[in-house]
Amino acid sequence: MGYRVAVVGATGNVGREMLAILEDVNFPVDEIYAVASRNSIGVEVNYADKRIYCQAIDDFDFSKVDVVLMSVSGAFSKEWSPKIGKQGPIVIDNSSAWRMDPDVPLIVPEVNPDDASLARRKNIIANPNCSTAQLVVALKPLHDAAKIKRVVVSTYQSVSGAGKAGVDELWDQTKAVFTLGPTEPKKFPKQIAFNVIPFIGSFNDDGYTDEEAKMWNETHKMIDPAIKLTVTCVRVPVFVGHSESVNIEFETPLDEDEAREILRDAPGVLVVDKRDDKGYITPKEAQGEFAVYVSRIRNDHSAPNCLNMWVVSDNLRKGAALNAVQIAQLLHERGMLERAHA
Ligand code: 2RA
Repeated sequence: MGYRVAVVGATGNVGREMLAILEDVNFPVDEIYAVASRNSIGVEVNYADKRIYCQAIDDFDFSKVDVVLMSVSGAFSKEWSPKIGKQGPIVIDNSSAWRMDPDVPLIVPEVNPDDASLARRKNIIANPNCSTAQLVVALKPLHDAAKIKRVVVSTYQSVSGAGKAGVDELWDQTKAVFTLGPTEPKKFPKQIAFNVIPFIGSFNDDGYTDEEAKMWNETHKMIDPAIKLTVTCVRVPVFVGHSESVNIEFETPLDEDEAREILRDAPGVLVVDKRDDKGYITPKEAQGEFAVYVSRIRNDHSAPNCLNMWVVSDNLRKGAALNAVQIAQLLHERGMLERAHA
């Protein structure tokens, strides 16, 4: 016996990944619905060996489903998630709209699964930002072992984090550089092809960006508000896969060998860390994979109780669609989607 599942935003990159991953992980599905805005009515998407056709959100009866995977803008989610939740299903929302709401759990199943118990407060669960999701999977087991004091992160975020428009812009600009065509930026503030941009999102008053603030706010909510975290988020000309250079200071000693052993046993983490050309992971290798890869674990010689490491994951998967499906699996395992069986 399975569940009745709706994917809202089913025509987008993340929506399509959600449908693919539901099948990949054998999530128990009885009925599946693709939902999108009115202008996507009838657009075809794939689930398993079936084609399904998008229905308009305005006309869709959400009382007939048990769980909704939502990949839409924050503004859209603000309007729709509470309306959908009131009809009964739990909404697992990929936008930034609900992440810091105290009545909405923000969940990475490997990190804070017990927060799922708060899911019925609003019938909404938030998925973290992609760059936070992969970071906390790597930080949590280390924090449990030696209590993290401070983290310094620099991100190298792929253009797919900015959606299809970001992917198209890198593709078009790359071709245009060779054909002497126009390389005017549209989605990003500056040319992204053959360049890097130290800015993602929008500026806050303190000079950080909202993308950077998400990283410490969400880490505090999911792991520990006492962790000090500072970050620079950078967009790089990579299609899929976010990378992070991470420096961690611990309260008590933890050396690189101990960290490697802890991370080898950690859920969701794959350690690839040898000192040769194949001994570390790049975004290209992480694309299409489920794991958070940790490489280049090194003692920091400049300060006591500090380590450096390199963290890479597929931002469309662990950073978005996979985490959302894993939350649905968690709810299933904890009997929180039992309405399907009523
Ligand atoms: C980005 N983190 O990469 C964002 C997407 N949520 O632009």
